[in-house]
Amino acid sequence: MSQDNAKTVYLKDYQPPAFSVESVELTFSLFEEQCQVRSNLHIKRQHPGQLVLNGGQHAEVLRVEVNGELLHESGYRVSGEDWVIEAVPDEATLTVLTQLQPQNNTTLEGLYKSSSMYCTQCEAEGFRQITLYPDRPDVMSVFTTRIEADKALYPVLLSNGNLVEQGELENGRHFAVWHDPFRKPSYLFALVAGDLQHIEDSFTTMSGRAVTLRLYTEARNISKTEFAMGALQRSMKWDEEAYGREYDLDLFNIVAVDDFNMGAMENKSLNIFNSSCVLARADTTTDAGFQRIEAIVAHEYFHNWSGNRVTCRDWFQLSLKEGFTVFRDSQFSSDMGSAAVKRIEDVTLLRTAQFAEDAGPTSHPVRPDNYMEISNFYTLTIYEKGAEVVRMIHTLLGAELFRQGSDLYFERFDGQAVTCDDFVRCMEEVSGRDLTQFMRWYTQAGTPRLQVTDEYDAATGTYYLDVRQSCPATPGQEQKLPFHIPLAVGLLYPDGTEHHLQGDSTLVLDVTEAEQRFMFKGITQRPIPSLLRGFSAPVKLDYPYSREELSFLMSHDTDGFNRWEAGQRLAMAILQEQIGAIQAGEELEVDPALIAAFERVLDDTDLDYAVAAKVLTLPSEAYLAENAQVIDVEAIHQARRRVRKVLADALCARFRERYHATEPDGVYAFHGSSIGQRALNNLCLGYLLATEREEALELVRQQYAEADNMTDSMGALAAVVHSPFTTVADELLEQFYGRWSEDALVVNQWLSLQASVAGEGTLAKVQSLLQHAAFDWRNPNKVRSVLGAYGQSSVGFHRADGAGYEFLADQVIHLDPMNPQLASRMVTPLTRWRRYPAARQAQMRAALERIAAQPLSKDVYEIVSKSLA
Ligand code: B3K
Ligand code: ZN
Repeated sequence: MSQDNAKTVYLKDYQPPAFSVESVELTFSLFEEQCQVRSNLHIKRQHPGQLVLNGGQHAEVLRVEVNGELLHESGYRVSGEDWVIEAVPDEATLTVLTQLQPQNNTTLEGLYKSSSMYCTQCEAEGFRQITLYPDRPDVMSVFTTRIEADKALYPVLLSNGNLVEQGELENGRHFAVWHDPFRKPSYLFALVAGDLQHIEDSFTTMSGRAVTLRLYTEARNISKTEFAMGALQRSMKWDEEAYGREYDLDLFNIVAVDDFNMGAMENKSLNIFNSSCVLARADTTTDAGFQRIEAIVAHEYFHNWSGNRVTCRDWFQLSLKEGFTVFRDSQFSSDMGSAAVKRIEDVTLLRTAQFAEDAGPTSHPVRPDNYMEISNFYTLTIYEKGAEVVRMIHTLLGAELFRQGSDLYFERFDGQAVTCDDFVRCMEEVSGRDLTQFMRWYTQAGTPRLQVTDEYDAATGTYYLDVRQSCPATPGQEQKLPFHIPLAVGLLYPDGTEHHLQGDSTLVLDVTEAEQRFMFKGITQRPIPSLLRGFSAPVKLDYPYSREELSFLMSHDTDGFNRWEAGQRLAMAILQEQIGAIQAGEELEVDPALIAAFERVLDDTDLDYAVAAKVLTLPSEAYLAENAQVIDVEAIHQARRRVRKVLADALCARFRERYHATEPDGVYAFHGSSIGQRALNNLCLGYLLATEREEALELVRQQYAEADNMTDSMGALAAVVHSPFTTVADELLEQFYGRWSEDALVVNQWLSLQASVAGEGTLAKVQSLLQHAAFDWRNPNKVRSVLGAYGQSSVGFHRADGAGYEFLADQVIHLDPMNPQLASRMVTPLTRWRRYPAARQAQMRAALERIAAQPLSKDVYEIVSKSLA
C-alpha cells in the first residue's frame, strides 16, 4: 500500500468541530444496480475553522449544494477522505447527492448487501462510505430517514427511531420514513431493507411506558429468535434495577444478518446482530453459545445509555463506552448465572488473550493516543482491560458510591460526547477520592507485575506484605510510572479459619508505590495469604506459594475465585516442570499433589458443578504459551497432553462415577444447574477419552447418538475429534455434516472444530475446507471458523516446516482486498513472532514480510508494519 495513505491520527491534535449538524434528512433510493442517497444537512457554526466533511472515496459524489447553490470545484478542496468546504455561511443547508453499489461492497462497512437484504454498519467510520458528512462522534444530530425500495423484494424498511410515515410509490415500490428524536453521532445510524419476518413482544418500563420489541430475521431462522427476545427483556429490567436506566423510545428492533464483521452493533433502537450472536435453539446452540448471546444482547442494549445517550468525544475514548458496557454486561451475566464461573471465564480470556496483546507489537493503552485505522482498535485491551479498569473503580469506591458516580455521569452528560476523564471525574466527585494516579490505567499500556513477599514476626504478632510493582516497556512507552492497584487480600490460618481484617474477611489494599510494605497486627500465627481476590486488578502476581499452600487454598480459601486460582497455579507449576522435562528429553513423574487435588474436587459433590468443571480444566496451551519465556509449542502441547492422560488414568474410576452421576432432568433446559451438569459431564467424558480406552469411545458414541442438545452433541464430537481415534472422528464428523449441512451456524461450529485440531494433518484439512461447499470467503463467520480457528491451533499452525505461516499469509493477501477489517484480524497470530524460538521467528517474519510487500489496506498495513518494526 502507499504509506502516505496510512496517516497517523493523534489524540493531542483533537479540535472540536467548527460546525454542528442541527438536523439531517436522508433519502435512500434503493435499486438493484445502484442506490442514490440524498442528504440535507442543517449546519451551524460553533467554533472558528473550516467545514470538514468526510467521505467520497467509496460513494460517488454526484452533487453538493450549499443553500441550494451548486458547489463548484473552486469551492472545496479534497485531501484523502476529507472534503474541506471553503466559504460557508455560519448557518446553511448543505445538500449532498451520492451514488453507491451496495451489492459490490464486500468490506461490510457502510451500506452493503447480506444475502437478500440491505443493511448498514457505520461504526466507526462507515457512514462516510454512504455520504459526505462530518463523520465523527462529537457531531450529534437528529436524523430523519426516508427509504424507498421495491416492495416485493424489500417489504420491510427500517431505520432508527419511530416510523412516522409509509406508503406506496409507482412501479411496485414503497417507502417508509423514520424519525429519531435523540441526537446521535453518525456511527449510530442504521438502515435495513429486506424480506424479513419478525417476532414481537413488549416490555413495560419502570415509569410505565410500553415498548414494542421486535426481532427480525430471514424466514428460515424465525424458530431461533425466542431466546434473544427473552434476553432483551431481562436486560431491560436489569438496567432499570442495577443502574436506574430506562429505555427511551416506544420501539426497539433487533435484526439478524449473516454477513457481519463483528458480533453486533448498538445502532439507536435498531441493533444489528451477526446471526451467530442472536439466533439460538437447543438443538443447534451450545450452552456457551446461549450465554454468549445473552451477554451480547445485553451489551448492545446497555449501550443505549453507555454509548448512545452519552457517547464518545473522539475514537481515542472508545473504551469509555466499550469498557464500561463490557463491565455492565459482565455484572448482568453474573446476576443471571453463576458469578464465580463468569469471573473465571472473564479472567481466563483476559489472561490468555489480552495479556498476550499487551505484550505484543500492537500493545496500546486503554485510551490509545494514536492510530492509523480505528477499526484495528476494537481490541481486547479496549474492551476487556477497559472493563477491568471500570471494575477497579467499582472495587475502590464500593457498589453504592459507584452507582452514585454512574448516575451523575449519565445525568450530567446526557446527550453529549465526552471523554474517559469525564467519567472518572464523576467517580471522584461522588466519592471524594483522588483518582489522578489511577488515570494511568488509561494512558500506560502493558500488564503490570506484582511481586509479593511476606514476613511474620511472631513476637509482636505482626505480619508484613511487601509489594513491588513494575510494568514492562511497550511500543512507544519505555518507562512506566507506578499504577494505583486495588489489591484485595485475605489471610488464612493453617487450621482453615480466616483472620478478619478491619471487620471483613477481605481487605482492599491501595498499592500506589513501586515498593510498598503493608502491616497487619494481631496476627496470631503465620498466615497463608490469599492475594488478588476475585482478580481485583488486571496484573500478573507472583508470590512464592508452596504446592502445599496451593492445595490448602484450593480447599479452604473463602474467595471462590481464588480457590480456582490456587488450583490453576498448582497445575501451572506442574505443567511448567513437565515442559522443562520434555525440553531436556527427560521423563518426570507428574506430581501426585495434582492428582490428589483433582480427586478431592471430584469427591466433593457439594461443589457447584460448573465451578467443578472449571477447577478440573487444566490451564490452556494458550495460557501456558503466554506465560512462557520462549514459546515451545510442541513441548507445551505434549506436556498438557501428558498431564491430562496421567490424571485421566489415575482418576478414571472417579471420572466415570461423576459422568452422568446426575442426569439433567428431562429435556434440555438452559438454566444454571443443568448447564453445570452438562459442563461437568462433558469434562468427565473428555478425561475418560484421554485414557484412550475403547470403553470411553463407546460412551462418546452413546452420548453423541442420544444427545437432544448441541452442548452434548458437540461435547462428544469435540472429545473424539481431539483424540487419537481418527476413524471414529471422521465418521462422526461426516454424520454431523450430513445432519446439519443446511444450517450455516452449526456448520461453522463443524468447520472450526476441524480447523483447531492440534495435529500434522490440520493444514491439509484446512486447505480442503476452503474448497468445501460450505465455505464462503464473503462470510466473516466462515472465515473466522476456518482461518481464525486454525491460527489458534497451536501445533496445527506452528508447524516446524513453516507451512502454516505461509498458508496464513497467502490467505490474508487473498482476503485483504475483499474485507480489510477481517483480514487484519486474521493476521494476529503472525504478529506474535518475537515470542517463538529463532527458527520459527524467521519463518513468521518472512510470512509477514511477504504480506508487507503487497499493496495493502490501511487496516492490514498498520498491523503488519507495527509487528515488523
Ligand atoms: N460497537 C460495536 C462494534 C463496532 C465495530 C466497528 N468496527 C459493537 C459493540 O461493541 O457493541
Ligand atoms: Zn460495545
